[in-house]
Amino acid sequence: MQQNHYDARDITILEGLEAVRLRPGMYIGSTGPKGLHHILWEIVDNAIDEAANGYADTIDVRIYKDGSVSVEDNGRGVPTDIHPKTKVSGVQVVFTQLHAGGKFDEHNYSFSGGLHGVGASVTNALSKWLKVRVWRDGTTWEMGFHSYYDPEKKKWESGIPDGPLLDTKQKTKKHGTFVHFLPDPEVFATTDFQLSTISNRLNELAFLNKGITITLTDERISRNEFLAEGVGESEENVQLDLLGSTQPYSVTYHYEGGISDFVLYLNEGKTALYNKPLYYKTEKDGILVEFSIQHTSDFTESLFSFVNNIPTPEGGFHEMGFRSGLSRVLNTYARDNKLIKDKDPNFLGDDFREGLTAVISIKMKNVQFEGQTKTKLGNPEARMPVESAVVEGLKSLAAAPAYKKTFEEIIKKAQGAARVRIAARQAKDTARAKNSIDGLMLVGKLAACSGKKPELNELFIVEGDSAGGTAKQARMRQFQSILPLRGKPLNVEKKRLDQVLANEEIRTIISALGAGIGNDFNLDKLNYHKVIILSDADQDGFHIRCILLTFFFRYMRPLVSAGHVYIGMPPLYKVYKLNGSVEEYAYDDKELQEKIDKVGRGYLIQRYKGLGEMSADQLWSTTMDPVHRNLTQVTLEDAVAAENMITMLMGDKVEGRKEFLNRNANFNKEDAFMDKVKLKKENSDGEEE
Ligand code: TSJ
Repeated sequence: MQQNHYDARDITILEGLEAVRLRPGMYIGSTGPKGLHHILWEIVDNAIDEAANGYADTIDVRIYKDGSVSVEDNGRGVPTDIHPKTKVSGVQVVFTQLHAGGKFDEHNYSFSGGLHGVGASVTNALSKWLKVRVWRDGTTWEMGFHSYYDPEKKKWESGIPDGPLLDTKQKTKKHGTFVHFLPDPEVFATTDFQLSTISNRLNELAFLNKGITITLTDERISRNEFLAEGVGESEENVQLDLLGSTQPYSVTYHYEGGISDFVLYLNEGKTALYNKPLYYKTEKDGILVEFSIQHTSDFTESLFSFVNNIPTPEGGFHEMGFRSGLSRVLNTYARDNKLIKDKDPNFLGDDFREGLTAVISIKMKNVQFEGQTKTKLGNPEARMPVESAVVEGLKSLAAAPAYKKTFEEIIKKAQGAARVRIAARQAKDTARAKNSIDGLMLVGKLAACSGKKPELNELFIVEGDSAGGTAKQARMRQFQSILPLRGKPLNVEKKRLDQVLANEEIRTIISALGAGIGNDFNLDKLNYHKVIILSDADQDGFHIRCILLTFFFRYMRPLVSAGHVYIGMPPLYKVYKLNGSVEEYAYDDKELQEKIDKVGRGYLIQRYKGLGEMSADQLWSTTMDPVHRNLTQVTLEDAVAAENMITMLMGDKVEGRKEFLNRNANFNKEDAFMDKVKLKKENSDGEEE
């Protein structure tokens, strides 16, 4: 199978691919799930580039049962002619030549390639096999590559051509490129492609590149399974469930409206203040700038920015330009139209951004990414072009009679925000003295740890006074602080900042964390590097968890992005014997079955209904002890998915939420497993039959 190796291979080229094998992390960041998906994005990016340049309009991505994946476009086809210098085909160069300057290092990290990808050769080097088919010049070309261990040389041979590019002489009118590969399990910790990860990203790419059609097919799932999930007919423009809990067989993404459709999608479930998002696209100083905005009745800003199709959740100079442009042009508009009195001050930028949903997409050369997760645009030269584009764009839109109402709504919204801002400032000034009282109240509630090192300290936010009391007894006071929550904290999703700050539970959390809130939030001042939400495993507990996560997402986003937020997992069951010889805990139903199988006959099961039922010893050993506990870190890989999830779960539109909760939150008293093992439901203890 791998005998027929191509003779004309270039030694230096192969050394390049060997380097990729030797240190995959240098080229794709990691060999975990992120790295696995990265080698797919390298290929997808090539097809997207072809489409962005106007040579292709259709891209098909397919996941196969054997775990391989393919990407096909209808572009010009990778050049097949022999390069006079290297004496190999363009196709071979693309898959064996390491893309210069595209290496991953700490200073130039990009998740998805676009202009700075590491190239298709990296995908080849890290695949067990790769096949390419090119339709071009009326014929069909093919070439294959393999990676294998050479026992004689005692080393890996990576991305070796099976032979030169072959003209199969199959005549065709078709043009395009098809690449099919199997990630090498010797390289990756997992080779399981995640449908939701891929579909979310392809959906995003379809928004960002208007007019192109991207189809995703997952052959690992049958069409029947797909239809049984009740997602809808396949082939329709089906929106995926955001948790990926329903998996369609095939889905097509195509948006004539581009990022305007993206804004409409983000605002599904919110109440828009005008129907049509504002949209503008222009080129300034060699930078392509495109933005779309729509205001909603909400009070927080949802800004999503992209550089060369890569998300930049940490912001940067393009976002700064957007904000100053928005503030400048809207203040000018308001003054020109006498919506601000001559003697009155300008609106603040914040006023114009209350309830704003915006997507900014720019394309530029020599991108520098910075920040904690290398997702912040560090090019200062991007600021002014974006600012002028926003000023120019909104100015010209405001001049069109069709948008008169829209701009009136925008200014009305800003007036409301400014009024509340001014009132809140006055209230705050008069209430200064009261703040010291708040401090005292906090001291009473918070059981603070004695240690002074934030990086070691943990804050447990605990549902209920009774569980809070138990946690206080159980904790290691050197590094663990306990903050019991009395009732449910405020659901901040539909609240203004002043209402949020008026809530006592929320204020207590803000002051315990010590890092401020909103625009003033400063991660450097954080008192605890682990913030652990500890709520019951029932519907109320789930709700409290959602409320807290929504608060952190909306008002302390960097806390979540930097990975400081965790969910504490109390066990659901204790399996034990009366003679004390067995005491095992299970955190889910699967584990319960495992524990039952393990302990043999004659056991009892206790089902914990809440944290309050546990003794301090039990709470410590199962949930708080760093050695044995089961923490889940809350991450923010996909801010768009999180945005939609929170809008749906916490917003005021009921439809969608009910259906989602029915499908996903199986926190009801009698879950399937309890029925299966036939325990007496009234009694939390049950004996085996
Ligand atoms: F990189 C890759 F091989 F993995 C790959 C490339 C994978 C996929 C799915 C598509 C592509 C690809 C490359 N699609 N379209 C192109 N186009 C070219 O490489 C191309 C074609 C013609 C010309 C020309 O100047 O005539 C130039 C280029 C770069």
